[in-house]
Amino acid sequence: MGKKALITGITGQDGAYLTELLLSKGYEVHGIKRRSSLFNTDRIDHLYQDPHELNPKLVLHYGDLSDSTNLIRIVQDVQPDEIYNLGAMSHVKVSFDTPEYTANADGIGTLRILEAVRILGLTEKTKIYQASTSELYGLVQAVPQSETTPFYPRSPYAVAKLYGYWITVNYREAYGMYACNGILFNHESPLRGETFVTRKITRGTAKIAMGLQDKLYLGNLDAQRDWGHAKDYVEAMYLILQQETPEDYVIATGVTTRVREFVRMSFAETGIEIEFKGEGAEEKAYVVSCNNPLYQLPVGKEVVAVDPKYFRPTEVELLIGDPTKSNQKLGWKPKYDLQGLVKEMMASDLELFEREKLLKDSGYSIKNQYE
Ligand code: NDP
Ligand code: GDR
Repeated sequence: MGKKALITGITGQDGAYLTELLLSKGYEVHGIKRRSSLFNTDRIDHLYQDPHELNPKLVLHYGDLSDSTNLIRIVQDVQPDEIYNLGAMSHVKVSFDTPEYTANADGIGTLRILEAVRILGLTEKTKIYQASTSELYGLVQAVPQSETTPFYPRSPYAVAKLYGYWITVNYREAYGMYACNGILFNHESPLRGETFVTRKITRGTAKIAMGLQDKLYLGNLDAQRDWGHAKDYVEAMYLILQQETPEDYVIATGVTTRVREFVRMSFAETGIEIEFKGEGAEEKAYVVSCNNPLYQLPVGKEVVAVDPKYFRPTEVELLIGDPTKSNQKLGWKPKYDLQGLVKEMMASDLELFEREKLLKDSGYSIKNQYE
């Protein structure tokens, strides 16, 4: 009999890549999706299996991390060998607008998962992965950040995740549960949510190059992030649950890059060279040259500007992870570097907006998207 996994947040970026990985390893995968007024399974539709088939390998259950009775029922029905708790209100800036909800879903939601396993007497059987984050480090205490670097969270999201981190450690120590934190640094992909900075940049760059958008507005261009590819990072999640003893691991590339540089690299993928001028809220980027006949913009055109509405009340300025432990103990190493990541994201967004351009050129109106 293959193993059974239960994934919360299966409809998100990581949920989609993890489902693909676990199905390829012969797992029966169960996922929790939220009821929504529109379909919200775009990222996993290619993996969908008709529930009327005999023994489907992918099964979705309606649920929510704010509803313990629902979680207990699903865990009871599925009897999973592994739970990957990826569900969360995961946007740092939005957590300042919805702090209580974020605490409930991201903090207490983790407790609800742990309690469901405990109440149902599954502590010996079910291993739990908790999606912890480099946002826990927050205000820089030391770099590079490792498993022993002190935490100093800087947003309601990070504070909620701090609770999730420690309650996972506590249940491991108190009840002997196999429960682990993966402290993952930023990871991106063509499936990344459209309002996180990397995807916002690759989408905006593609649209500007194709003449579908005039300008890209961003916030703090100086922030530094350790960016990896989500496909590599879900491998680490899986490995964390396959060890002899349950432990917490930092998953990172060890390389950090400024937001400004990510913008430059994205434009470079279209053959457009840009330069930044000015400082702070006055900083802008202009076209210097266009070396691709497909994407021609006037030299000197302003393509990026800063909008302070994207600044955060408290910011995390510098993240750079030390992946020594995961390299050595898990044998984990990322296959992608930043250049490969940017290339893949740009290729995907250029293809996406090629269709939109065709529609526009044929006279159809294009709907606005809000970011
Ligand atoms: P996404 O935002 O892409 O996905 C989040 C998922 O959680 C979605 O499936 C979403 O459902 C679901 N969700 C949100 N609220 C609830 C709720 N109340 N109950 C149940 N499900 C809910 O995040 P990622 O895939 O990028 O990240 C996965 C996890 O890893 C998150 O916990 C995130 O905080 C954490 N993390 C992410 C990092 C990154 O760089 N990507 C780095 C470190 C940690 P719906 O589709 O309906 O919105
Ligand atoms: P982050 O990711 O907050 O690190 O959290 P995000 O991509 O939102 O921001 C990264 C950095 O870019 C700066 N920035 C902007 N960010 C957004 N979203 N939009 C902008 O216009 C913009 N301009 C500049 C931000 O200020 C920040 O410094 C992500 C999420 O996936 C979390 O769930 C996860 O825990 C962490 O990564 C690790």
